[in-house]
Amino acid sequence: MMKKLLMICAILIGVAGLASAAPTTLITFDEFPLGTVIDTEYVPLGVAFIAATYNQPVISMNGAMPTQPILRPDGGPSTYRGDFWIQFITPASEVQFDSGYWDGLGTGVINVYGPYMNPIASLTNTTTGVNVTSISGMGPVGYIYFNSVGDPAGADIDNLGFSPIPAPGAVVLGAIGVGLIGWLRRRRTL
Ligand SMILES: [Ca+2]
Ligand SMILES: [Ca+2]
Repeated sequence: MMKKLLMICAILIGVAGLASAAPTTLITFDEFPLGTVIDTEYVPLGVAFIAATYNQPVISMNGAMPTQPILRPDGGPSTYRGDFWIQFITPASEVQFDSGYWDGLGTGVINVYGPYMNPIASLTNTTTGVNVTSISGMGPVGYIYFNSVGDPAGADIDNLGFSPIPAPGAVVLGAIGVGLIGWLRRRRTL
């Protein structure tokens, strides 16, 4: 009975521990053929892409991006100039992605929002070329707005990594496991 209980506790703590791991999902945009218009294709992996001012983004090549294929905006003033939304189906605790190729500094708009569209951060590209955006410790991320219209030849994104925040159920179960061990310790049965 006690052994069984301890095993259950260990499993529950293990589930809770997953919350603090490095980005658990990575999208590289070679999951679908070139030219695929992306909206709900990545929902099973945890993200949707939503048109903003122009069209839905498209999987394309960009010889200036070392890990092409990439996801580029579509329908804007020129091939890589445009905007779109990234929606995290389950809010994410950490988000990381590459964007580029940036010809100018600070020419991009990368706005970060919480699950209820509450603004969290207004970021931009801090380098020319390939810019790495890392978001962590800002609370749950629900949406990101990406806009490359201000860059001379625009920019696209690649290598989108993120960690969905575990459902409250898993966190509660983990907490119950930790509480149970404490209780057993206090009773000196552990
Ligand atoms: Ca890629
Ligand atoms: Ca550019």
